[in-house]
Amino acid sequence: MKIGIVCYPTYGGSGIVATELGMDLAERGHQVHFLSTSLPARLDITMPNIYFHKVNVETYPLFEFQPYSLALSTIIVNVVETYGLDLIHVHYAIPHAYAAYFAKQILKEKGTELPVITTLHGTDITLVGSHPAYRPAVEFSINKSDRVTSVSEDLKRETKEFFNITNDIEVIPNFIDNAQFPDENECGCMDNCSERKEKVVVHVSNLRKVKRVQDVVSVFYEIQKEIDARLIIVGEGPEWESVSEQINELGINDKVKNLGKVNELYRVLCSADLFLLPSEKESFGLAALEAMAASVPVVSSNAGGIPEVNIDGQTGFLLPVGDVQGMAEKSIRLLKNEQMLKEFKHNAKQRALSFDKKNILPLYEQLYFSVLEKIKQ
Ligand code: GMT
Repeated sequence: MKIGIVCYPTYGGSGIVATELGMDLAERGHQVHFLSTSLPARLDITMPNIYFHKVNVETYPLFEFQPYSLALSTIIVNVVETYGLDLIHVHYAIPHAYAAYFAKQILKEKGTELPVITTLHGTDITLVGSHPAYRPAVEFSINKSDRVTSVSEDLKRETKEFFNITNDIEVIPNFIDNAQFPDENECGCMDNCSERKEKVVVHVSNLRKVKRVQDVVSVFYEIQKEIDARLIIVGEGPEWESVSEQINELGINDKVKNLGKVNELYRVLCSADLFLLPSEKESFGLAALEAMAASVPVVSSNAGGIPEVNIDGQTGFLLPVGDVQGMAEKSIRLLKNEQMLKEFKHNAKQRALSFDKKNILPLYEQLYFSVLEKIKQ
């Protein structure tokens, strides 16, 4: 197949899922065309069967804002016509599903049928999409997509609750390439874990408000009162300034390190004992799954789709959003009990194996084939 993938290029779950999916499809022999405003963060452009097309958004003094959707529709049309794409798969509804719908209409006028598959990732529904400024357009483009997928049951439920959805929504969860992570018994970490006494707590996100990074620091503050521990924060984002102020005020600078954006994330995760994810909203929690693939238990909020990934009392603990005290207590309990920690690490890895890309990616491939089959009828 010749597949077009539209995604945001930045570090973020939807872009990561789109990129890993595209690279795997290319390995399976499909021709994959990425359409994005810059090269997606994890994309290996040197791979065979991979193409990249930059969405150029022209500026003009009259425009206060750049017409991204228009530019995206245009490049979809051009790439479909030039390379004969069989379908386009857009990640994140806003405005990708909308732009793809208009590309589809333009192509229809020219006698070309373009199936559009939309994958909903979370904030395109729960935060941005349901805003009155976008709602009708998001609802329209979801309903007009040929197929719609959601990354969790919870996101599917929320989408149906927020919008008047007439289309089916198929749940295809996030996935992980377990082969990228060392076996649970062989630590490939950045320092010598077996010889260190302190526990390592990690948080990975784009440090946006929805991630409640202040809760991460507050939970860690309680942990380090009882246990020799350090906190590693991976990521960049708007909340960092206020979080670093909080770290200063609590006087724990020497125990907290921000690594910024990290390419080989598994090297950081492999040295961790605990992952914190106290998010306000989280449609799935790819960051938690990545931690679990590195055999790291997760203490998280029970928001959105997180309970579909992190199993309370087995792979970690789930607490209500904002329950800093509860998260701290469970973390301390786990980190103090070596036997329990060992069991949870094992369970986390086992759970991650069930989301292995080998199990999940064929679901997308089957979806594409069934869309193309339907068109032929
Ligand atoms: O979590 C983020 O801030 C990034 C965001 C995105 O759209 O790139 O991630 C969303 O999609 C991921 C991949 O499907 C999910 O694993 C994340 O849970 C989801 N984030 C939220 O719902 C906040």
